[in-house]
Amino acid sequence: MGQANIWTYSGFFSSLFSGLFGTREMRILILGLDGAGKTTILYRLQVGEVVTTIPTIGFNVETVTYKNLKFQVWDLGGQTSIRPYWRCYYSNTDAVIYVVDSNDRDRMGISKSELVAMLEEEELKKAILVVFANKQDMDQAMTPAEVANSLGLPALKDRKWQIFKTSATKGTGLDEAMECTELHVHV
Ligand code: G3D
Ligand code: MG
Repeated sequence: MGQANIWTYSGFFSSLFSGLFGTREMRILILGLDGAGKTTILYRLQVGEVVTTIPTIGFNVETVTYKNLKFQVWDLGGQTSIRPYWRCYYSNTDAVIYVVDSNDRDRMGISKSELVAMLEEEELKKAILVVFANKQDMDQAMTPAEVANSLGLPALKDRKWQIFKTSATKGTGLDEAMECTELHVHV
């Protein structure tokens, strides 16, 4: 209950996580291509200090820990050689928030293949998938339905997923996501 008070900014997260996961540690990965808006979202959460670590293998991991919640963020795409190291961060993941720049039509295919590859990870088999069709404030943004189709979400097997339209810079979309999530996400 105390947890809900802390999540003053984003009702989405208080609703999604306080209801579903209780008090055990829960881990949420925020993933997507570079430029999708992940870091902006992480700061929007306003739950604590964002700590950036750069493992020697050379990719940034941003982490926010608050009580029993741990958010970790990194960019997908790019070098395939560092991919195996991502596994260090997958264990016990409860939810994956996959962030997409809804205007970046050129890279939607790459975003899809990165998502598909990631979902094949054994450690992520049970994680729920929450997609943010971000940058909806821009005129040319693809609709959430278009983004969902481009990512191949309807074809996913054995995966609970939801998609929401968001604007990380404007801070919009999170409340709607909250309401819908209560109806549809069951763990
Ligand atoms: P990343 O962490 O996924 O790589 P960032 O992405 O959070 O760094 O965001 C990349 C750029 O997109 C940033 O702009 C950021 O302000 C912008 N951005 C993020 N979310 C939104 C959004 O919802 N709408 C719009 N219009 N822009 C967004 P800069 O200019 O700093 O590179
Ligand atoms: Mg970033």
